[in-house]
Amino acid sequence: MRKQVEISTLCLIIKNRRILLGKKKRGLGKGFWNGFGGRLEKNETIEEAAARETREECGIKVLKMEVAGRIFFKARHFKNDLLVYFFKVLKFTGKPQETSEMKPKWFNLKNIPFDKMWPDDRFWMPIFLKNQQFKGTVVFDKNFSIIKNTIKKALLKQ
Ligand code: 8DG
Repeated sequence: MRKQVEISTLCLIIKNRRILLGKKKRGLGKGFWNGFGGRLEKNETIEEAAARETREECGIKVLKMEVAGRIFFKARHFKNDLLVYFFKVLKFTGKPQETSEMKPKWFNLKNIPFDKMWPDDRFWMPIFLKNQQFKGTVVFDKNFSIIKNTIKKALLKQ
């Protein structure tokens, strides 16, 4: 049967040359440091889902954001393909708080823990940190090693 495409989101928060990442405590990507996000609930826009997940996962309220990238994730062992929209958070309020899902921590931009993050992050993060947008497709094998990667700079609509 043909796989469906599920949409997911990821918010990236930068302040004072530091990036806020959360250590995922459960589910997909457990143990990895990542931005904040997840799948859409019924009747939600992509932006609404990104903001809600960020608030639920680390207590930060997103006030303004813009699209930073879009990556298609595929793997033979995935039930569905996953299209993740990445957002740069431009304005927010609140202090990061640990939740049942994530343990947040600020990292200096020179010390991003790529060895404890999803393996594709080292490909799009440098583009993101140059304030450029990105897009691409990443295919994982069953151990989450990358077997195909087309991430590159792109111009995306809002
Ligand atoms: P839940 O919050 O309802 O429990 O689950 P969910 O909505 O499906 O969300 P999740 O499992 O917590 O979402 C996984 C997060 O990880 C989501 O923000 C998208 C993100 N993500 C992937 N793959 C990759 C990847 O390869 N790299 C990065 N950086 N993030 C990824 O799903």
